[in-house]
Amino acid sequence: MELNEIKKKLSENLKESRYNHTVGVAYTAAAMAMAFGADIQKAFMAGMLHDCAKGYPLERQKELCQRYGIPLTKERRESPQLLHSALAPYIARDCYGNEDEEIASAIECHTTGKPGMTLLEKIVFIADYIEPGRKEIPGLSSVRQLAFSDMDQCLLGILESTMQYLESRNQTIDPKTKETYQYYKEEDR
Ligand code: DGI
Ligand code: FE
Ligand code: FE
Ligand code: FE
Repeated sequence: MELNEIKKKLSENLKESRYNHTVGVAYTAAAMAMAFGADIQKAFMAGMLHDCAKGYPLERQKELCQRYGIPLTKERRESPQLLHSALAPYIARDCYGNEDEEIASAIECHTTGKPGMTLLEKIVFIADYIEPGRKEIPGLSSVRQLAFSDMDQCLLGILESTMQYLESRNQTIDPKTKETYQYYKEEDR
């Protein structure tokens, strides 16, 4: 599917604020690709598609997970905001014609991260957090600077804030998030 068609369809399927966030992630991912020598078009497309499943009501997201054979783990049942990233590669393929495996894996892990992320996976994970439209949260400006100087430190900063935020709200942290944090913490030494 052509980029213009993808944009149009996304703008119809996401609420306006989510679509604006999506465009912010796409341009931020493209800028990071420029800074680090990744494929700019791919980064842009991954940014556009990362929240493509977020327009479905949660009940529909659960049904779609069953249809695609995505396991509804305890963490996913307790925190349904994890579902849209698990669904993303399937919706990107079936509704937006994405056949690029690198884009598929980058949008799949954009919420929790995963150990040993590729450059594109890191870019999408970080761009999602730092895009210009994100509401100010403590530590965001230093995380934004790190995004263009030390990506792995930036990842750690994001994971730390996210885990703190979830703990403060008594939400379960997905094992993948913890594994990712441990992985980049150990790599740091
Ligand atoms: O979809 P976005 O709002 O752009 O951002 P996202 O996909 O990164 O995160 C969606 C939500 O998921 C956000 O409120 C943070 C939350 N989240 C991130 N990691 C975890 C998590 N929620 C749980 N329960 N566990 C996690 O490990
Ligand atoms: Fe998301
Ligand atoms: Fe995120
Ligand atoms: Fe997002």
